[in-house]
Amino acid sequence: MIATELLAAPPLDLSPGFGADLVAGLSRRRKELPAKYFYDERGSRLFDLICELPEYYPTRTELDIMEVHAGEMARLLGPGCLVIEYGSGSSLKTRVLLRELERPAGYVPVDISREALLAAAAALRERFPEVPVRPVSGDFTGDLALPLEGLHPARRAVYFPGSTIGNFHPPDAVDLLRHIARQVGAGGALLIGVDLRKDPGVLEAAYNDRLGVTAAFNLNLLARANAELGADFHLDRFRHRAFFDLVRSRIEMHLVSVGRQEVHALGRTFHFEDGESVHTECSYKYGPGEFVNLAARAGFRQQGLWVDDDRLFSVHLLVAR
Ligand code: AVJ
Repeated sequence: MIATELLAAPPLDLSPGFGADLVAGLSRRRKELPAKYFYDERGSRLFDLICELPEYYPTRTELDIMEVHAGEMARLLGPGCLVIEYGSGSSLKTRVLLRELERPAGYVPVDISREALLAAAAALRERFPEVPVRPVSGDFTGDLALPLEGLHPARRAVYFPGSTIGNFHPPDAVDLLRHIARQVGAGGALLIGVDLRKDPGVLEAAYNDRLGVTAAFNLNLLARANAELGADFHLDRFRHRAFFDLVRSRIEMHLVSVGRQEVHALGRTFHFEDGESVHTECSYKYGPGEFVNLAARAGFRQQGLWVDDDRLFSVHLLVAR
C-alpha cells in the first residue's frame, strides 16, 4: 500500500478507541483517561508550545544532546539504516539524526496525529529528497504493517525521542520495548530519549508552567471529548494539577473537579465529587542505569548513552539480541 492511501482514511479512524476508553476510564473508581488522546490537532499544537516553554527543559535538552552527539550515534547505527520513528511530532531532532546518517535506506514516521505526521513527512521530504519517506498513520503500540516495499535496509532502527516511553507504566514500557525489539529484529537498534529523575522542583515546574499552556493541554482532553463524543464537560469546572510522586518516580497529571457535578457522554452519566480527579498522564523519570535494566528485560543491550552536562535528559542506543 502506498503512503497516500494510508493517509486517505477518514479522520474518525484516528481515534477509534476514544469513546470506549473514555467510558471505561470514567467508570473506574479512580477515574482516568489515556494520555495518548491528548494529541488531536489542537493538542499537538499545544504540545509544540509546551516544548518552547522556559520551564519545559526536555525538548531543548534532547535537541542539544542530538546536535552534539548525532555524528557518533550515526556511526554506531551504520550505513543503509532504515529509521522508523515513533511519534514523529515536530521533526527537528530527526533532521539532526538523518543529516549525519550514511545513506539512510528510508524514513518511516509513525504517528497517531495525522497533522503532525503529514507535516513531518513533508518537511523531511523537502530536506532529504534522496531518502524515501513512508509515513504510517496510527498507534505505534499496535501491530502496524510497515510500508517497506522496495527498501532494502542494512539494518532497522527505531528512533523514539521525546521521552514518550515515560508515559507507559514500567511493565507496559517493557512490553512496548519488546514490540520494538521484534520490529527491528536481532541486531536492530533503538535510539530512545529518556527523561532523567531530578530535583522535584525542576520536574514540577516543567508541568506547571506559568503561562498555563500545560493546563490548556490537559483540559484539551475534555474539549476533545465534547467535540468528538458530544460530551458536556464544563472546562471551567476542572482544574489542572501536576505533581511528582517520589515513590513511583513519576509526574502525575490530573484534572480536578471544581465542585460536585455530573457530566454526560455517549448516553452515560458520570458523577464527580468536589475535588475528585481524573488521572490523565503519568510521566516516569528514570536513572540511566534503571532504564538500561528495563530495556534489558525486553532483550536490549546498551551500546551508547548520552547525557547533557546538567544530567537532565538521556539518549540511549540499544541493540536487540
Ligand atoms: C510527550 C510524554 C514526553 O511526559 O513530558 C508534556 C507530555 N505532558 N507536558 C511528557 C507532556 C505534559 C510529555 N511527553
